[in-house]
Amino acid sequence: MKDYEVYSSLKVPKNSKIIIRLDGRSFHQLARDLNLAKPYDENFYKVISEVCEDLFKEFSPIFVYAFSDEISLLFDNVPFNGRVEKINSVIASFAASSFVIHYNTVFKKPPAFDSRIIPISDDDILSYFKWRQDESWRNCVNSHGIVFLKSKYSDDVSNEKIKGMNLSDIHELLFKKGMNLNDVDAFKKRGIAVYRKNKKVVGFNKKENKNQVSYRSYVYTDWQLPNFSEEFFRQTGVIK
Ligand SMILES: Nc1nc2c(ncn2[C@@H]2O[C@H](COP(=O)(O)OP(=O)(O)O)[C@@H](O)[C@H]2O)c(=O)[nH]1
Ligand SMILES: [Mg+2]
Repeated sequence: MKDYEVYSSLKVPKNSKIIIRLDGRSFHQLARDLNLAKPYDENFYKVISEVCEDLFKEFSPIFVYAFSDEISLLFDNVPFNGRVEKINSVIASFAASSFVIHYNTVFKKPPAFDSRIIPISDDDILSYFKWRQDESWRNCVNSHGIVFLKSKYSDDVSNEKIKGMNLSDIHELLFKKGMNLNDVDAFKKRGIAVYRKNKKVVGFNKKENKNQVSYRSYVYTDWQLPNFSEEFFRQTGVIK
């Protein structure tokens, strides 16, 4: 019967780094069911950050990036011996369970995430995360834009109006109404990330009778991300 498990030997390419991207399933509906604040619900983001931390601690990726309902995890050591079915199913279900535990509410439907694997070369890591961060910014502008339009017009008219506007049109419209999108919280514009940071530890070396400095790494959740750059990824040790 084992022969029927035809996908079980599917593996990611050897020696490749991978990104796993999770996306909340029908979170538009979940946001309605839970009555999430629009455009940004701070508690929802707090829960997503806790899911990222759980994923980081459990599976040891080197970098996790999230905005809205999507989470990207970068691995240099591919988990589960590269087995595609294992990676996708375990990481997506772990994320959903973590989400439920941290949300601590009654859901109308069990939340779920889909998962995909993206083999990536070192040269493309920066472009990948820039691409997702650009999407975070688009999401920020659009969601603020639609909330504003819906405060003035019907849902249908607002949806129609926003379709005909590009990002700078929306930015301009909000600016004229007294809202500068550049001033909104960093996590709303640029998302959040989890990675390791080093902290300085000063200990006393009895033998040598002097203070000794060492560095210990800890898991850090960054709510104040800059625009991604090569410098940022070098500083965080993601790119060598
Ligand atoms: N109200 C609210 N909704 C959010 C927030 N973050 C994510 N969402 C919802 O999650 C959806 C995520 O987009 P997408 O994955 O394309 O939609 P899905 O297919 O329904 O999961 C958005 O369209 C929003 O409806 C938030 O902070 N507040
Ligand atoms: Mg989704």
